[in-house]
Amino acid sequence: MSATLEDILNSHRTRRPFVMGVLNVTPDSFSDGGEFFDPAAAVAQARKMVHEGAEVLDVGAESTRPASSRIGAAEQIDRLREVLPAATDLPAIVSIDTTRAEVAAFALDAGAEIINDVSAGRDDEEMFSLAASRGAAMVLMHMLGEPKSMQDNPRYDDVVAQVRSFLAERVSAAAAAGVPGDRCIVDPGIGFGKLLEHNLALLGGVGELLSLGRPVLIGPSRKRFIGELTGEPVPARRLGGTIAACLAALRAGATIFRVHDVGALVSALKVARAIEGS
Ligand code: HH2
Repeated sequence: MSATLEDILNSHRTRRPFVMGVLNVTPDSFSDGGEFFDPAAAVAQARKMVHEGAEVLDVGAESTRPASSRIGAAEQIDRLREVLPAATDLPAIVSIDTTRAEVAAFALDAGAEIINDVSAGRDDEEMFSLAASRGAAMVLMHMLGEPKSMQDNPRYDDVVAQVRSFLAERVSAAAAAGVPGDRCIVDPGIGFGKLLEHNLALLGGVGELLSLGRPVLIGPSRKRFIGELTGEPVPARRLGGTIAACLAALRAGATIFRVHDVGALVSALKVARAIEGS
């Protein structure tokens, strides 16, 4: 039986992990830009990820890689027009990766249930009211600055404490705008205005984020910090590092894993959980 949105929103209590497959309908994403820009290729990839065990599909039409430029809502919607209805027909929960309320509204109309907003409601003041009126769940992510400049010398005194207090403030802001806390998922934003040491501290520090009482989502997939540790310059070859990062975060209490390589992580999680449960 497929998972429900409530199962995902309760996962910090049940500790059941969920794999969220990344579907970038973009020409310029950092690891798979252009691969799934064609709608038919995107739909085939969505099917493949669900077949491999993704219970959530995170569909996005705008890259947020470091130094990327923003694109408008109309262009995002054009990119998503054919893909979203096919994705929402699959036995998975669909999440829309956007910071624009107009794009999120289009996706919710097509059957998406989660808004993955990497700006945590700061980019578009309509986002929280949209989520509130539609009863959508939201991923609230930490980012220092904006994609254009976020990797320009990010500094923290205590990265885990600062990210935790940012996320606490965004959960409160969402609640004040009508999105109940129990519809929110929090994410420390691996790679979004963070150096290697910050990413490592956050992956190990998931337990402190869990004290917010919300499920923690982690998105380390193929990111630069893995290349820094392993010397692997090609993002698509960073699978081993991605799995290690996810398993470390699982141990610390993360339950939602946003990855490009679904099948490999599903297997790794099965083995890790079997060992934990033995
Ligand atoms: N990372 C990316 C995009 N969206 N959303 C959440 N909640 N957490 C993340 O860590 C996260 C995210 C960046 O990865 P990707 O989608 O592969 O690249 P791009 O932004 O270049 O499309």
